[in-house]
Amino acid sequence: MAEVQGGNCSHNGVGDEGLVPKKRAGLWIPYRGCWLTPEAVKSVKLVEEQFQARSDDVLLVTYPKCGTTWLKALAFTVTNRRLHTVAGDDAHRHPLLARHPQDLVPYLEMPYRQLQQHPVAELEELASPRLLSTHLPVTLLPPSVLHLGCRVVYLCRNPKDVLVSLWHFINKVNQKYTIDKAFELFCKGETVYGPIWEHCLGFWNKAAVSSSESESDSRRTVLFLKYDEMMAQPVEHVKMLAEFLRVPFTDEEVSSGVVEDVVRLCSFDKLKSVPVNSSGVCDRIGGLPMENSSYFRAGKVGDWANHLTQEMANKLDAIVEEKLTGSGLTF
Ligand code: PAP
Repeated sequence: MAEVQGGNCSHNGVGDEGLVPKKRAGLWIPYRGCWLTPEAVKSVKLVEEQFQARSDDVLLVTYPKCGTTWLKALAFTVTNRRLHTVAGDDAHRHPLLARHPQDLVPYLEMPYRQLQQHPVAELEELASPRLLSTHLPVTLLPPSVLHLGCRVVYLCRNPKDVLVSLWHFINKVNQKYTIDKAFELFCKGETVYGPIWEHCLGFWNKAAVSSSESESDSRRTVLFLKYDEMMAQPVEHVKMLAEFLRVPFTDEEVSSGVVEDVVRLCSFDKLKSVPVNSSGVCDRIGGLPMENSSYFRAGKVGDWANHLTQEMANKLDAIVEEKLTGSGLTF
């Protein structure tokens, strides 16, 4: 895996729309079943036209606020652990101590490709096998990703925690975005990259097809993960992730505690404490500089209870349950 990928931090904002329009919430537009800002739509179209997948690409796919930063840190650390050891004399040189996890694995659609002179050049320059990330739903993935059967790690999270996390994040740029407004839009599915249930279901169904068509686990093309389960059993999940990424831990690594070292290095508390994550500002989207620390808020399962009323929770649960009926996917 290439050493370090992606991430150009710039402090100068470009344009006036980002993850959420600054003046008021709810200016996303529906684009082929997915709510995006007009600027994001332009970028997605460019990616669709110009990005060429390679058969050994691995995509980390998340709906926003489902644990993208954590998954990027884990996947990068697991795949590069021979080059960058997680324990021992060289551990203090690990890239995670010098760069934000968001910048170690580039997004397909961000920073907005129309803002680059050569829209996908940054991605083309990466050595194979590439580790890439995206928030795009399955329906908007570049066609070559699907044709080549690129492997996908999909991480989802309880929608109530996603709503609260997204609301906090968006509030960093839009002070007037109340929890009531966020809740109303989220329940309608009108949130960035939403509806969340369509996003999750798309990859849940793809995972089901992939496992029914594969004779063995090693041929599966989708690994479907849940944040809450990963938080409860991180060691087991990191082993599973390594298997899927085709860099399984050896018996010796397991017995010497390398898996636990990876879990510790990528833990919320550890990453939050690293200066590159706790200070500074970076524009990873295009026109939306954000504090690096905004990707490390609570890092908890069930924080929704501190922000949503029981009535709100019941309503969102009922909507999600109804949307997922018959799929086998539950939260
Ligand atoms: P993105 O989708 O916007 O790129 P993402 O990392 O999914 O970012 O969102 C941040 C959420 O992941 C935050 O959740 P919270 O608001 O509920 O706290 C953040 O705390 C959480 N997060 C970041 N790093 C970790 C980690 N190492 N372990 C667990 N959760 C994490």
